[in-house]
Amino acid sequence: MARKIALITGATSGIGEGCARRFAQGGYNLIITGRNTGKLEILKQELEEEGVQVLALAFDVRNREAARKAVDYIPETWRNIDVLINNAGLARGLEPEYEGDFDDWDQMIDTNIKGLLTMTRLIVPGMVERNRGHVINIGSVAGDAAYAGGNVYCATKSAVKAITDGLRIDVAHTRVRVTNIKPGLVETNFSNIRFHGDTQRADNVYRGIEPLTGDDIADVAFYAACAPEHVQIAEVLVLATHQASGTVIHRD
Ligand code: NDP
Ligand code: 8X3
Repeated sequence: MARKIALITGATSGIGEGCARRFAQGGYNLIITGRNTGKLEILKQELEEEGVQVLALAFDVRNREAARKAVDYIPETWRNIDVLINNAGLARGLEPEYEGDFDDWDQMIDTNIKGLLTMTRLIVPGMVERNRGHVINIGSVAGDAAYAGGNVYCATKSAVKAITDGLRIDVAHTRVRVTNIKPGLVETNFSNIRFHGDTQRADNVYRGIEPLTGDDIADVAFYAACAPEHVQIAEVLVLATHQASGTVIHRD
């Protein structure tokens, strides 16, 4: 049987990179995307050496025209995308809402909400037409309840929940499945980006707890994708064992 195709946004790091490896290992060919062309190329080479076919598309999900061009560039043999993993995203800052940075807000809203919507709008029509496919959005526990300083980031992840639920309703007449995965603390580059490269502050986020890894979330995404076709894993909250909720964390 031909290998299925997964398109993963933000495959250059963390959860997206974990998904790339997990889906490759699980028999998928991959369309990997991100802005970092160097990292995309390294991952592509690594996976190709393992016999996986990989198409690397470098673009910024905030740039709708660039996203459209990249999707238009996908060759015919790659167009029947089975799984779209909308993972590209980030948090910026942890300031109180009344002191937040406008540029940080724009970057989170433009990436986490508008970028995810752009990719959905570009890829899902093909799935609806083929009457098969799976959209896996990476939301967050942060979308369930706001936490101190989380304001706009939490709002973007609440939006991911609403957008995911909305899509599930809109494709309910098809065999397209829609999943929202909501991780808790996952040790990736996420906190370095959030704190603008302050590694000490970033490390402190995972102090005294064994956090999740990108691979843990990739396993959950792959599980959802592998469920029998009549089974739709609608939403999954995945927490580290010592994290009870967005704000309750037991640290040693
Ligand atoms: P990383 O910083 O390790 O990875 C983020 C990925 O997103 C990178 O591959 C980056 O690629 C990509 N990305 C960011 N901005 C853009 C953009 N404008 N255009 C294209 N790609 C972009 O963080 P994580 O792996 O942790 O984050 C992945 C997702 O998981 C995010 O949506 C995040 O909100 C979510 N999440 C993370 C949690 C955590 O604790 N780490 C918990 C819950 C959810 P590049 O730089 O090459 O563009
Ligand atoms: C990432 C998890 O709790 O740092 O979405 O916001 S958290």
